[in-house]
Amino acid sequence: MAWLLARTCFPKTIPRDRFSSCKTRAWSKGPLTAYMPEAAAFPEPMDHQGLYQVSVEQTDAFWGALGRSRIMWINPFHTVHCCDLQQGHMSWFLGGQLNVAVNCLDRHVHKAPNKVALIWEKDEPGQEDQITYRELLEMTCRLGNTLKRQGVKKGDRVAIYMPSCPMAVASMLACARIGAIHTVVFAGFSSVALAERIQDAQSETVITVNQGLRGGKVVQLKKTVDEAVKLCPMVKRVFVSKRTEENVPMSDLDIPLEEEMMKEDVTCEPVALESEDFLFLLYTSGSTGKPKGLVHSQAGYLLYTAITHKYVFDYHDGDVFGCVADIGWITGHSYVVYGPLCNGGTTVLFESTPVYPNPGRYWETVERLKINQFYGAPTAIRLLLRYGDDWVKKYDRSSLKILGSVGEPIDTEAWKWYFSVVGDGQCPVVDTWWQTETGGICISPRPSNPGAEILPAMAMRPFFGISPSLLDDKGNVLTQNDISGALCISQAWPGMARTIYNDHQRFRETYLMPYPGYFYTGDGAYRSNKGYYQLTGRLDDVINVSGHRLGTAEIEDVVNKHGAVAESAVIGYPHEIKGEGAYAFIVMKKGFNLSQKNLASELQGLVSKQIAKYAAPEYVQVARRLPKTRSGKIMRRVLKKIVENKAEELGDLTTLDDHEVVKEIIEGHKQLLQEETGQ
Ligand code: 7RM
Repeated sequence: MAWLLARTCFPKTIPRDRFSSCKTRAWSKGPLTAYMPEAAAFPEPMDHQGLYQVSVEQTDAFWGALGRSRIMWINPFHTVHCCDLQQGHMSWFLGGQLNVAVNCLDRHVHKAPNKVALIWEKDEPGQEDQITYRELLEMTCRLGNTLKRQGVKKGDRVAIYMPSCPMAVASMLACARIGAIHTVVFAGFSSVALAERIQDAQSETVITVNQGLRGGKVVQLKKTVDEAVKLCPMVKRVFVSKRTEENVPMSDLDIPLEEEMMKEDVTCEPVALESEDFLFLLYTSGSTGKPKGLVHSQAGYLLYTAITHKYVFDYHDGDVFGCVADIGWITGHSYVVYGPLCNGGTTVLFESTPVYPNPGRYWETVERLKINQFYGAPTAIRLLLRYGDDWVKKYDRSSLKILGSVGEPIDTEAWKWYFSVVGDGQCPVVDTWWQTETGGICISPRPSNPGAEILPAMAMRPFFGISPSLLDDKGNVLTQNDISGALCISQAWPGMARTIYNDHQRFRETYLMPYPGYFYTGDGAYRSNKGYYQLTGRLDDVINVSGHRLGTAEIEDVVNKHGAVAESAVIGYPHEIKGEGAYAFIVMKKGFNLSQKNLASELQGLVSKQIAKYAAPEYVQVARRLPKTRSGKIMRRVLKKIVENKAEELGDLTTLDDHEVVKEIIEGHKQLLQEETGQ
């Protein structure tokens, strides 16, 4: 394969002294323990409860000690944190300078150059590729030099549109090394969605692959980039890595990545960055149409992902960590790349799907790679559960120690199957709640605390440094237990997003102003009488399809572009496998004579093209009108009950302007379901 060929052309070994170009202080001053003066400030031994208290009551002592001991600094920080949640100013490790790529690569190469950093579990099963820390550093440096030679500078945004593969990880780390800001766009997004993100980030540079492979099928990623670039005049260069042997048409902007990398040196001076310089942007859906470019900065993010990776998954040196999320999502950033690599771990890069070539794929991979911690999404667990236990039991899973779940609420049935069938009742299941905005896991069991209770389908306890609060809709803090409310976090933590790219006002309005003094998550939660947390779902117009966030407004924006659509409302409905699916109610313009079925397939095509396939509404129902309040607001609550098949619980309809239309919609919904299920 071309990529492998290119790799074997690189010199296999690099003399050790060539890495000494990374003149960080910690190198010259000897072992890292020299940087742990405050670690001794914790009375030993301290249990998790004690540590948790310290973490929320003595923020500076706690994070200061960890910051010193877990991160290699070029210049030490002078202030642990300086945060004002009201104003939206969050700074951690001020005065400190560091390089994230050095933390994820060089310091481990120094200790164990041949330790495996990445195990690339390619789409084709049984052909994994192991990349050592030395090799990954080498790739990263060559790539960093290539970017610099082509004009990429510190602070520039670089869009990465690639599947989970080593070159994608090297691209992220190369940006980090030279101080560029990466924005990874999930390779399932359409050209229009990609273009929108490139434009918002104003990125002049794109890194992609010729083609992707997923579930045995070829995906024309470069072609999608070509279409996107047509809409983005600011793009000056497109680096194309060869994931397959196929030659794709290249234009003036296109640069063959491996060819250029081979001309470059295997060392690349890491740039000293301030703790609060931007590390990356990652776009995520909100309740209004336009995706938000959430910004994460260097030191706080890196430290938070490393610490959560260690304590939530009880990660120990030598473990093989298997997070199957795509690098295009925050889970891939934090728990495929930054957390595990900062800890010097071995991390699996999973390129395929849970059912390719068959529903045993995950567990066959666990057996072959001897994965110790497996981290996946409830949607996949639910899907695999349906295929039965045999696909699991066929494979040896005795390497597994911890099972993790992320992305959406995991229901009790799926949790129990995961625990008892996949884990043979031997592995704690950690249901980890967090968001793109939080950078890393915030609420989760901590099995590194032996003996601590874990209840099915509950995220359980706040992580170190996280103080959750439940608030009612009037903004009162609910102090009692056995209660539900809006989940907020009352103190800043190192991993939190700092802003929305180019729109700090929107950041404040979305997260900080709804409950002044608190970070508002947009999720509802229940606190049990033992004080454990259970997440109950989104409180805003965001739906979660297979663990992927989607604004219903984003889908409506696209649907409304169809010539026949006068008005639309997209609602999430419970979907057995995907968690939620999109259900579109459409009012057609007068004079259009299109059947509901044809309209549905046109709209599905449109949404697939403009956003992504998974965003396409599964159901499209044409209605004469939408239910509205007298002031003209669509009553989404009513539509929601209908799609949940709970039409008998419509609640207070006093503000509804036209009762007849609700009856019609209920009838139309019944008919549509009958047609779809053929009953
Ligand atoms: C990591 C990630 C965030 C949203 C979040 C929730 C939902 C995530 C859980 C969960 C219940 C969980 N980032 N969510 N994890 N709900 N239990 N363990 O998914 O930005 O893409 O999505 O996902 O609604 O707000 S994300």
